[in-house]
Amino acid sequence: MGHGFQHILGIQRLAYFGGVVFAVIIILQNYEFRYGDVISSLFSASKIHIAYGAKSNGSNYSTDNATITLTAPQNLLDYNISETYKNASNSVHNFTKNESSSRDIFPSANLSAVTEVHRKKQTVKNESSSRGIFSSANLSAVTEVHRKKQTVKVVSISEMRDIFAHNRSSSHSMKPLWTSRADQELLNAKIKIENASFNEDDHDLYPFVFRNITRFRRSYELMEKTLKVYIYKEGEKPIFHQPEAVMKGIYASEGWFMLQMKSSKRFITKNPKQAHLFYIPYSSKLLKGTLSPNSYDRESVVPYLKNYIDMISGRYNFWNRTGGSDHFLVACHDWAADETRRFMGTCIRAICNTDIQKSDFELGKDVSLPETNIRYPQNPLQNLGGKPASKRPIFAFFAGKMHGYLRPILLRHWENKDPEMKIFKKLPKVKDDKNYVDFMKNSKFCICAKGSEVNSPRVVEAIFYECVPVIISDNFVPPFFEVLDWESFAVFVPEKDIPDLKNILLSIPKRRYLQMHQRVKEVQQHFLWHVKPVKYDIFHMILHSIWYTRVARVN
Ligand SMILES: *[C@@H]1O[C@H](CO)[C@@H](O)[C@H](O)[C@H]1NC(C)=O
Ligand SMILES: *[C@@H]1O[C@H](CO)[C@@H](O)[C@H](O)[C@H]1NC(C)=O
Ligand SMILES: *[C@@H]1O[C@H](CO)[C@@H](O)[C@H](O)[C@H]1NC(C)=O
Ligand SMILES: *[C@@H]1O[C@H](CO)[C@@H](O)[C@H](O)[C@H]1NC(C)=O
Ligand SMILES: *[C@@H]1O[C@H](CO)[C@@H](O)[C@H](O)[C@H]1NC(C)=O
Ligand SMILES: *[C@@H]1O[C@H](CO)[C@@H](O)[C@H](O)[C@H]1NC(C)=O
Ligand SMILES: *[C@@H]1O[C@H](CO)[C@@H](O)[C@H](O)[C@H]1NC(C)=O
Ligand SMILES: *[C@@H]1O[C@H](CO)[C@@H](O)[C@H](O)[C@H]1NC(C)=O
Ligand SMILES: *[C@@H]1O[C@H](CO)[C@@H](O)[C@H](O)[C@H]1NC(C)=O
Ligand SMILES: *[C@@H]1O[C@H](CO)[C@@H](O)[C@H](O)[C@H]1NC(C)=O
Ligand SMILES: *[C@@H]1O[C@H](CO)[C@@H](O)[C@H](O)[C@H]1NC(C)=O
Ligand SMILES: CC(=O)N[C@H]1CO[C@H](CO)[C@@H](O)[C@@H]1O
Repeated sequence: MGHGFQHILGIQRLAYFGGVVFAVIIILQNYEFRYGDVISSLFSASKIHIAYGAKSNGSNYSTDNATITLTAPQNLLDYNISETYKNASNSVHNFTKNESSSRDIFPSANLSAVTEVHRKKQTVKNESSSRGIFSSANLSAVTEVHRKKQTVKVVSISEMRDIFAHNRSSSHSMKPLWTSRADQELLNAKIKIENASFNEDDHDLYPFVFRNITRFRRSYELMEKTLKVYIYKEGEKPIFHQPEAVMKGIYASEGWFMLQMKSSKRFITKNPKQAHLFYIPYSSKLLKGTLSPNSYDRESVVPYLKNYIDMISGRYNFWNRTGGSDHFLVACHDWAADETRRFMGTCIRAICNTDIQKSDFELGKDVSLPETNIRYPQNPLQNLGGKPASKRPIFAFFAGKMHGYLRPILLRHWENKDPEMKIFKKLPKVKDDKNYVDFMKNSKFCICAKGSEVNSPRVVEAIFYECVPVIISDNFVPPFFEVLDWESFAVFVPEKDIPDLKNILLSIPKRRYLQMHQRVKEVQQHFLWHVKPVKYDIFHMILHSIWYTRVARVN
């Protein structure tokens, strides 16, 4: 199995360099069922070749009067979007004026539109067909999700904060069977964080993107000084200990974290007795891909993880000492929350799909892991940044596959409806996703609508390209929730308000928008992977979330 998997990765590299191996694309699309688009975008060059062949015919992607025209296939790869922008910007709403009166153009709340969304939600039953080739998805499971959705309350960000505070104060880790020096160090850290005082001389962080900069800074300092992590050596490749195989694509957070954790001199200890935290170094993507490549049965991978926990808890006494509560995992695949719920539920789980209303994510104990789409593993910072706030001609942008029930609703209301709302299905493929990236660099607001799961790589992409994220994903707990003040740099729009989306965005005064855009730039450093980690980067932020949680829950 391991060999076969290696083999596929080998082929992926081959194909990336121009070999057109259609079968491999099919395999990989099946393999990565949710984001087949991302995997196949790795193949953009070859894929286009397949799709267009030697046709000399033009193909276009028309939305409204700002039409994106893809010219002959030989020009496809150097397709230049800036011309389109020039034209689009002529018709785009002039965001700098009329912000107060613009509300009048729209009815303040169109109740019947809202009701329509509800009706739609209830009747969406054919979702599996939107998954195209993945027609074997379990329909009854999908329907069940919809039924649940109707009765689930929508939790606002401020309510999330309250729940977080409540959970933090009311629930603690299991009392250790015996105490260790590490426990005492954690307690000391906890007291120091609670008593931290503001230091005006510190200028290395932007205070306004944090909920409480004083707390964060103190906690981070103490992490640097104190934290020691023990990494279990047990576990076989590729599922364990093989981060190199997950450095690309939308689940890459788990691979990058594992690689950087393993090579961290500062935070690792070889002596588990000194450890404050124990890392279970597995990849949820490789677990699924290796054990269950063609199945949708999330349960199928659970025994493998259970065996692992049985093994380490039998071989060492660290797990039993705290019931697993000083152990952690970092896993980004859609299945991660489910597969770890039962036998690893006591661990601190850094996972990408963090739905506060689902039993497989526990706010205050688990941690929201950023979902980062890595296009260039050799240089994850390639293409960083975007236009200044005043030079972003596009008002709002979304493009993506029709995963889940929500995106079809978004498209139905906004695709081809309004020249200022650039709301598309998946954009035609070009090299390096250039048009998608250019849209992000040139838009004021980037819509991050959930797909099949609450998280989307768009959230971090928007920050990467300095576009204000507009998150439409009810009950999604955003990354680094414990420390960041998300509402200072992102807009949260309830799913039911999609019909009113433009109105909501227009109602944001210009001053406020400019401030949010500035904050996006300020928070950006915390979402960047570096080949060599740097202070306050995403690696350290993920580790900090885990540390902060461990400290807070110590008795
Ligand atoms: C160009 O494409 C259109 C639509 O795909 C098709 O109807 C037409 O016949 C094509 N023309 C040529 C010359 O291939
Ligand atoms: C699109 O162009 C047509 C013809 O040029 C024009 O009548 C129409 O108003 C335009 N629509 C929008 C939304 O600008
Ligand atoms: C794209 O077009 C713009 C304006 O037409 C031009 O200034 C720019 O150099 C072009 N970029 C590329 C990569 O061709
Ligand atoms: C942009 O507008 C100009 C004139 O209005 C037109 O000639 C040109 O074809 C347009 N370009 C695109 C890409 O729509
Ligand atoms: C937008 O409005 C501002 C302020 O009224 C004005 O200075 C600017 O020229 C306008 N831009 C366009 C493209 O109309
Ligand atoms: C604001 O918009 C209204 C209607 O959309 C228009 O009549 C008015 O001239 C605009 N005001 C300014 C200052 O541009
Ligand atoms: C409200 O929305 C519905 C459905 O989208 C639409 O048919 C109706 O015209 C809208 N009403 C108003 C007053 O805009
Ligand atoms: C799904 O949609 C297709 C047409 O798009 C329809 O023929 C089929 O009956 C639908 N299936 C279900 C289960 O609703
Ligand atoms: C489909 O999902 C339902 C509900 O989750 C489950 O009871 C059923 O066993 C699943 N069927 C298959 C074939 O996986
Ligand atoms: C921030 O945290 C510090 C240290 O825990 C605390 O003393 C202070 O009251 C907090 N500030 C706010 C505004 O909550
Ligand atoms: C930890 O607990 C499990 C379950 O109670 C037990 O089977 C195992 O032997 C214990 N491990 C050690 C090292 O004692
Ligand atoms: C040249 C060409 O293919 N034009 C097409 C562009 O897209 C619109 C809308 O789908 C079609 O109507 C045109 O025929």
